[in-house]
Amino acid sequence: MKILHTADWHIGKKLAGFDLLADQEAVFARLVQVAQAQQVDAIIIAGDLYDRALPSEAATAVVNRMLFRLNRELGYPLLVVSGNHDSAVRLNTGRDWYQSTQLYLNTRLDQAFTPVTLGETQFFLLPYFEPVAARQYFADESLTNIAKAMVPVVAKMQTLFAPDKRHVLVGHFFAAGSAHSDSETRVNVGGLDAVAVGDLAPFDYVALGHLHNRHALNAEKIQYSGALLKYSVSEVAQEKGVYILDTATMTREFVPLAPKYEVQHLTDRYAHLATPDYYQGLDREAYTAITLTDTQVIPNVMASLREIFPRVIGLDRAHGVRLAQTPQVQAAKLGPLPLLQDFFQATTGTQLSAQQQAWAEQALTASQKES
Ligand SMILES: [Mn+2]
Repeated sequence: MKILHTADWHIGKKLAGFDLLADQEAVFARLVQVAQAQQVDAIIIAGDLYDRALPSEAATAVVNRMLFRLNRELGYPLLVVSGNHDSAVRLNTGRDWYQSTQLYLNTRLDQAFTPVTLGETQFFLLPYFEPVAARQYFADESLTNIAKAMVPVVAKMQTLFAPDKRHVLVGHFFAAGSAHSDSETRVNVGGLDAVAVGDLAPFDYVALGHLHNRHALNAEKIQYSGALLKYSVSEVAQEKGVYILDTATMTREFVPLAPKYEVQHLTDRYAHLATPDYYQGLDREAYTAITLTDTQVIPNVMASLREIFPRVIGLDRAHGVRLAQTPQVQAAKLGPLPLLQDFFQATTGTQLSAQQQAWAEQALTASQKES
């Protein structure tokens, strides 16, 4: 059997104020093409279908259309769990009748102990859950974090293993040894909630959501699919797509999905970026974060850049203000002009030019006359 593994759709997410719904629908259309070309038998969606627990009406309509397309129009069995961004209660609405068309959706811990069998494989659909849910379910107050809770969860699942089947866990959690990117909400700090990879050993395969980088974890049988799109500038270098899992061999293949618009990060001088011969060779349609290496003031810089790059998602300076490096001692005794020279030196790494020095003196003299 071939299973398409995806996760972290985050439908309704905005990127620096840009609505991504059209981008998400476009990449979803490509996901459908891959499912059809690869002739998959079922589709795993490992959590975070929505970006928010209270999604907009538009986002809800998009997710409903996507699930309808996959499950009703194309007939794929769907193996779905809720993620930490989803509202488990809202997503659970309709669960009971979804099953009649093989849309298997779990949003509560107790539901994870009824495996779904497709062909030769048992799927355990474990939604994102809070430790308190495990404490209540197992009546064990010692289960203070997900890492501890996962031990009895896996043990209980093992008692349900059909010996002649393969066993696949679908989950949405942080596995130990994996690395974060900026678009994941860091709810838990300190690593206490990192599930030990060894505790997942009973499974033939673990298909995960939660971390948006498909390379977040390097493990033979445990895989994050990565998010559907690049959801932060920190993910510019990450290729997004889906995995195709072959349950006969438990091997997987990554299939990239091209986005409607790329995400890029440019570091350059303003004058260079604003040179037509240069910028016409760039991907001007991409969501673009810009780091300017200039030190001087550029009037209307954002408006000018937006005329070249309509999707600017961030603008900063390579030589940012580094106040901590400004000598504090005796600063008050120096007087305004030396203080300004020090500040300029500390923030830009260069000295005031003669012209800048003259302007500074004029401005300071003028301001002293006024006060
Ligand atoms: Mn996520």
